[in-house]
Amino acid sequence: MSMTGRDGRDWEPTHYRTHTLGEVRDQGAQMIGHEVTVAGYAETVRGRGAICFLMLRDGTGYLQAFLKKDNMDEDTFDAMQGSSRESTIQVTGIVAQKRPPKVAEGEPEPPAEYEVNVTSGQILALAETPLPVGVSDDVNVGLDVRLDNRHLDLRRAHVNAMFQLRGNVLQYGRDHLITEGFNEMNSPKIIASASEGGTNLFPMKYFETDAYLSQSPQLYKQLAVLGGLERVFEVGPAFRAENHDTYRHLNEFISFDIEGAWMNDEDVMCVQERMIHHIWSQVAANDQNLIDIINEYRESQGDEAITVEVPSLPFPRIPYCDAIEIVKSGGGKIEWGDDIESHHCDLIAAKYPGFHFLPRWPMSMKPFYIFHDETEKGSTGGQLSRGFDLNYGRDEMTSGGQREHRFEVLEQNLRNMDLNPAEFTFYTDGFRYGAPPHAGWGLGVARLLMVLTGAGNVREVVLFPRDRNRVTP
Ligand code: AMO
Repeated sequence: MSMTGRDGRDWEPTHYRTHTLGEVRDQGAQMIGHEVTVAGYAETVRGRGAICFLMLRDGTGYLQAFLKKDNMDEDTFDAMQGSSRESTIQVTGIVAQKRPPKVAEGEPEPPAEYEVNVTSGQILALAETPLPVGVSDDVNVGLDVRLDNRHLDLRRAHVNAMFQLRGNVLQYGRDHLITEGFNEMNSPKIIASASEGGTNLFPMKYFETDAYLSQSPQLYKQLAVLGGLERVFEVGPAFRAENHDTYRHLNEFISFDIEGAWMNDEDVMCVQERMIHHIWSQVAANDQNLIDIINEYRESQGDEAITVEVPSLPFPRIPYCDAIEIVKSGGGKIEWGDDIESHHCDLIAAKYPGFHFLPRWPMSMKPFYIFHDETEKGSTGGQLSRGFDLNYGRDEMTSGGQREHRFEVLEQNLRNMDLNPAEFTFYTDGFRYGAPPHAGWGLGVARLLMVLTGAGNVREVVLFPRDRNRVTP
């Protein structure tokens, strides 16, 4: 017999439990009189003398265990009654209906609730006291203390819900790309040369030679496509030795990348918006329970509740040249060829608050692998590229573009950007023997999660963030 786990999925019983707590809570009526073994964290321990109420919590919910000294081994009873909050406890007992609370005359009866009348059990691990971060009570500690104690912070319902949601979002993204014919790949994270510019690489010693941590799967996803895999995606870590200390930058982040042959920038923008649409639709259909938990916390803090509004398609496309005009007309200082900084994005977001693409950047602003479009010039005559960004409000979510597939132009791009083609032969060799036009993008997973969960900082949606000041836990 399998048991009902998180999200109603089947879990096999294990050595430590025959049922989840949520299962006894929801299906208690059919279990009355049956013996179950359940396990969880001690959320509260109440009661004196010969009785004790132990509120247990696992990933599926809460259940009260009722302990009576007469019904069990005395030492076990004493140990459990004296146990600290968050200790892990396993109990075996008989499922019973809880005595219903008294209701005033004329009031409807509340739904039946169930508990376990304990006959035996054990403390699996006693929690030390005091807890550095409150779990069930709302202790006001800063983000740094929470991150130092992420193992406990994660036990808080809304934090736990965020990370369950994160896992689901990645799965919805994967599911969508698979339906569009993309294949999951893995690129090396130990690399020999930069793809996103040489200044923000983490160097490492690789036996007798120098190597770096990968900034992006960029060059490898292209090589996979050139090799005939046609449509690939990867979800993996990217490392950037940037000094940024902001709410949206980390030194290690998970990048969700795709690359597809016989596609241009517009084609992969369409893939992106369809994938985001799918993720939002799936969250709206399946994960309202997680959103409710997050909202319960947000409301307790005086923050506005989040709603999952599935964005309509297509997302607006605001070519770089038009974006510059919007910034200028909003009073921003910017010239053609400048980067569109966050304060400029605020002016664009005033008009386009949701998801919007910014296609056709100047070639000078984009990396060497972006397609150099000789046929199109910007308003000042500068060369345009097939590179784009996707923003949500003021924040960049994605960069992408059509790639340069012509060997000679690619080599010239490298030279134009003061890079040495000799250092990139492992990559450019892939273009010598025929290369399909191709395109792709890289999406910052934590940034997308920020949008979905209303988090004000990427660190909220990254389990163990790495930033300028943090390499532990
Ligand atoms: P880019 O460098 O713009 O493009 O990165 C792609 C996306 O990754 C996220 N991101 C970050 N998230 C957190 N902390 C950081 N330090 C950080 N840096 C980037 C952003 C960004 O939009 N190879 C290209 C992608 C491509 O063209 O396919 C690339 O890496 O959300």
